[in-house]
Amino acid sequence: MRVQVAIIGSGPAGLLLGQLLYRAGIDTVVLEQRSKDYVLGRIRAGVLEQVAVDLLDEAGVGRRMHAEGLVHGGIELCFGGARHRIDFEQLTGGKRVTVYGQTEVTRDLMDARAAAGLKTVYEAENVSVHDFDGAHPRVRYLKDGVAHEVTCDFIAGCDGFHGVCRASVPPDALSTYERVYPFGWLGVLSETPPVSHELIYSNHPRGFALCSMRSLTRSRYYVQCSLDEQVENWSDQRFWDELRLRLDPQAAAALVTGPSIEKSIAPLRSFVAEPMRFGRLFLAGDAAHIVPPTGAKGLNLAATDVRTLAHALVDFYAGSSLGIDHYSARCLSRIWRAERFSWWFTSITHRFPDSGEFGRKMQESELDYLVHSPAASTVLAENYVGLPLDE
Ligand code: RFL
Ligand code: PHB
Repeated sequence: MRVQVAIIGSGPAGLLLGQLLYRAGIDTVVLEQRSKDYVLGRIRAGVLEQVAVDLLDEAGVGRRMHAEGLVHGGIELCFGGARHRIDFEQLTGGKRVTVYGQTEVTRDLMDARAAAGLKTVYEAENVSVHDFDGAHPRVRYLKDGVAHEVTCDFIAGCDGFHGVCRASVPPDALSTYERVYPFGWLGVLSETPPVSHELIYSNHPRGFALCSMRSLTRSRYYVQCSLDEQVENWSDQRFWDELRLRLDPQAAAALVTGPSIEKSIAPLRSFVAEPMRFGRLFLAGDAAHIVPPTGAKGLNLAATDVRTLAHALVDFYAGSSLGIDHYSARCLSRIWRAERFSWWFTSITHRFPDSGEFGRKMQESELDYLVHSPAASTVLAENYVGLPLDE
């Protein structure tokens, strides 16, 4: 098979890139190691910045997001037994975020890809990338035991943190920066109405908690947990009891509980790989960087990487290599800002095992300053809704 761009991974980064390129007349194949149902079954992000919303519109897949997504003009911070609202609209000149699950974004993109008759290979095994340091890269994979080869102009590594693309780059061509946090998030999805109409981020002596949602009838909740915790040890009852303890009395009383429909533990990590281009191989999304989920930036960063890459490839086929030459630097400046925000927001909302009494006092003081100083609140608000694109 021959295509212009071979895309590895059918997460939001790969599928959105495929859709943007399709609309620009550039042909692609998407190679995914998992099944379609497996990809759709992963419960992950929930919050879209306006930039991501605009991009899904540009890709022609925004209809259901506008119909079903929930537009939020703020979040609540909970600490010391009380909640404090951060009003994004007031602090950022009217900016808001849209609550719409990554699963739904993925489904919309998969449907659009199928409707356009574009090729996606699910359950592609042993995907490997070759010759990306020259003009004729190749991708090999097995499907149902049969070997296939794709020749292409470019390879887009949209295969997530554990993917094959970053791992195929010579180690001395790559610099990596990483922080692994000493805790994880235990998440529960339930068919229950959200406890509050906006997200609640809670810093409690028992640990961080987050109340999020997918719709007016479906909730997503998280509690900070230790890294050696096992999902099997968390009955629904234990989860609800723990969550309730970490909320203010009013939210605790309002919490509607029910059977979980998904329960999982995710470790927290900050990670950046530089650069994001190696000849004709580009990394995008989680393949190049990870943020702790506290700032809700992972999916949004994947979307902006892909936006930059799609525009760069369109420019390339129109005769200019400036876009592909600047791809890595352009993405990385935005990525590092999101890394900083996600690290900072994590650091003030979570309980760190070894920060001591002084560290705890610093957190208290920072949260207090944050909700009482319009300048500090604005720093949170403008980062959360998404910094402007650096054109
Ligand atoms: P993905 O989604 O991991 O997709 C990569 C795809 O590549 C496939 N793959 C391969 N395919 C072929 N060959 C191989 N060798 C392959 N290796 C891997 C995988 O099967 C997969 O289908 O990466 P992508 O597309 O870059 O998207 C990134 C986002 O998924 C991620 O950043 C977000 O989910 C992060 N995140 C959040 N981001 C937000 O913007 N807002 C949020 O509210 C938010 N909440 C979250 C999150 C992530 C979480 N977890 C579980 C890490 C909440 C959580 C709990
Ligand atoms: C989610 O709804 O899954 C979610 C929302 C906000 C975050 C992280 C995850 O910061």
